[in-house]
Amino acid sequence: MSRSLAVVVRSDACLLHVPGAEVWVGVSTPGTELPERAVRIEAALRGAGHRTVESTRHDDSVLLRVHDLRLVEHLRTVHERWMASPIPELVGQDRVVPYLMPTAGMLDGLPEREPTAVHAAAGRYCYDTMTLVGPGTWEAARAAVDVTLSAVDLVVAGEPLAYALARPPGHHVTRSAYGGSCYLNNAAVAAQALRDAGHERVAVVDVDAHHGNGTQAVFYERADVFYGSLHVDPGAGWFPHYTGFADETGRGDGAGANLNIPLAEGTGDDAWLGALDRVADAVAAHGCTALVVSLGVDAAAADPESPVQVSHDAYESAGRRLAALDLPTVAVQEGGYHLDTLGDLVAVTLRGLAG
Ligand code: SP5
Ligand code: ZN
Repeated sequence: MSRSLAVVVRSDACLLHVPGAEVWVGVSTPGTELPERAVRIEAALRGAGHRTVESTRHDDSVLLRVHDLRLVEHLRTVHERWMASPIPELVGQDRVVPYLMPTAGMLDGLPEREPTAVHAAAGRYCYDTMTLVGPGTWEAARAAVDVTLSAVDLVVAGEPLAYALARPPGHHVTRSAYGGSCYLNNAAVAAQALRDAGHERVAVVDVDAHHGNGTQAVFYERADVFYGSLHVDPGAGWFPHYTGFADETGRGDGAGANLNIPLAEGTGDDAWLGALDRVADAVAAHGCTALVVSLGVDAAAADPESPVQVSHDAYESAGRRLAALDLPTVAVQEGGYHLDTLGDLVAVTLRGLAG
């Protein structure tokens, strides 16, 4: 398969989400998942000569095969409801941020009701305090889904490699709960769309530094979408803390179709690429006919959000090793927070993926 360049799908609307802040251990700090990320990535990819196209509008049908309608409607409306509530005037908070999440332990089997107050509803579909909703968040998150579905369209039409410059990212979003700077699960949407286009088995390979708990959860009981991830060991104290362990291998029909490779803090190129090879081998063994790459570049040595220490060269090697699977591929942007290097990291990975 000849694919010297990727087609890059983009949309200005992906810049409309401005996180404003993230609240971690009760302290509000400036957000890290900034619009500038997308600007830097696009500049690097244009510089590398990739063809860039605008996304096209898609309806909600694939989105609603991945996410609970109630999550989607919540995200669509919650900022407006928040601004119409007393909260902004009362405390000066103009972003949706939860103060109470109804955990399984709190409800102890009682139904999860829809709360009346929007400041309570804020915790109904969100599991952390770092993923604030502002005025442009819904439009950007929904635009990222369109970017992703447009990249799938290109691959289904015969392009060997398309890259979705999706922002905000998505791999932390489960069927009905968002968090981790993510609102809608773009990679899961890509996998579902490839299934719907006729690929009987689809693989998602997640190289973001963090475990893609959302994508894992969406497909955990399904054999038709294999999920493999290499990420910093959640047991060593890293987000998402509760998932991403090696003994999570899938359930029911999905038993054996989930592979997690947790990595020690400080993991360098050799061990990271070795883990990637294991994931790639599993993809081949599952007989997948299409590939989604959850392309976070936050495992890079310079990245402030993870302790994994991967070099630029290793990202290019990772791309090459995945290209060797010789599958139609949709790469979807996930994390990556070091503004001065993330564009080049994505560019070298795509160079590798382009084979
Ligand atoms: C898509 C993605 O890479 N999401 C990762 C979200 C993990 N964020 C964890 C943040 C932990 C605390 N970071 C402190 C930053 C202070 N501003
Ligand atoms: Zn990440």
